[in-house]
Amino acid sequence: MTPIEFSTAILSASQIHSVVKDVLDTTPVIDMHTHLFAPSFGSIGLWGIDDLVTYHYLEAELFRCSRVTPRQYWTMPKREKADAIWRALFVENTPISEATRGVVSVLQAFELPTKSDNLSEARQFFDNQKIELHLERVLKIAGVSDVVMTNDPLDPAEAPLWEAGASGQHLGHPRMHAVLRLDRILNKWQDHWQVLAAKGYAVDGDASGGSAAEVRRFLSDWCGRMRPVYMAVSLPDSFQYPEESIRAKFLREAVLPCCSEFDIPLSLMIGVRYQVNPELRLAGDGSGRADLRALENICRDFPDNRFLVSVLSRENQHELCVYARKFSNLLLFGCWWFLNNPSVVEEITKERLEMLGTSFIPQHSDARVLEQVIYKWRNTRRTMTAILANTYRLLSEDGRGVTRDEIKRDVERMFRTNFERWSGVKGN
Ligand code: HDL
Ligand code: ZN
Repeated sequence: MTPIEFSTAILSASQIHSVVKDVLDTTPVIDMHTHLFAPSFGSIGLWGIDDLVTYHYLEAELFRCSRVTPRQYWTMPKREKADAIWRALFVENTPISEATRGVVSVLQAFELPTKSDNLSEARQFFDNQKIELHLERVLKIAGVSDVVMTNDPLDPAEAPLWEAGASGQHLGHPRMHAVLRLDRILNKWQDHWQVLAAKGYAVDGDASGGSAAEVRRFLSDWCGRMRPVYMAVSLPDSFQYPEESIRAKFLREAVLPCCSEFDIPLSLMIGVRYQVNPELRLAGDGSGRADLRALENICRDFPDNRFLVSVLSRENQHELCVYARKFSNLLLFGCWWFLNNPSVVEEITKERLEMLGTSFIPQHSDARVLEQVIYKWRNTRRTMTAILANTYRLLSEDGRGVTRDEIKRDVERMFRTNFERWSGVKGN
């Protein structure tokens, strides 16, 4: 059978699993939500073994597996932090959690020792890498064609990099796309309105007068600078809409009109319980079930806006699928943060396929450290293979055979074209 004939032939039950695996393994994905930065952003871009081992997921696990207290830990230099985590989670305990096994998977990908007592060989390897080449190598290993960043115009470490760049000069990278992040404006206006005022935007702490119009002008100016593929905000489990609040006012009068003006989606990531334990800093956030009637109201009130939505609570997942069936301007994505574990990913993805077919985006990595895309996408492909193979097996048993071309079309839709169509990005 020629390759053409094979790709259009109806697969036998015994062929399905291997074809699904091969299609997933050979289809590059668009990683549509990460915290990675292009090399031009310099030191705010995290990569290498010490950043991998001091990932906030692992910091939380350290405090459960050692006598190191957060107060002691935060005084340590990065390498000392990494040594403490490596010793506690990888030497004194077996790295069987999702986040620890992920680091092992990255070490294996570069043929580095995975059971060493220390990090010296790994450090030597990463110290010898040049980020521009290392980035291409990591994305190739991970099977990622494009990375979508998270860019905050009010981040004191990041904003000056954009403002220093010549107007129109994009700090990104042909494979890396910008996103305008709104948390500081929508969730912490009291702490940040003076930054806008100092830059000449006529706003005040009560968001009175022309403040909303000025926030829209601020966002429009940053859209011109960043050329974001969408705007994004994480929202608490208590998020309500409509409500009498500055956040609701800015969503209605600034953010959504600006998204329409630039024809980009708004990403709503709902369900965070911020700083449940402040001592853990970035690792201190928790998860809470949200009232998704807020989402229902926004999708209904803004039918011409496109929304990318992810929710953090496992208990909200099924109703999110129901809402996606009600609103075609809602595209749900990913198994976010505490959900990105194979056991939960399997449950969520199965119910999405059953209720939405291929009209959703199964996963993003949320990677904060470059090399994490290697294990996060390896896990996604591993979990998706079994789920998709079963889906096509059921279809075949019920009388409709599938071809390799159809499986390829479905995988490309879920991991590429759904996002391309929604955001206007043309993936590499
Ligand atoms: O708000 C977000 O985008 C979350 O992904 C947070 O950054 C969170 O700390 C995280 O890294 N989750 O994976
Ligand atoms: Zn994130």
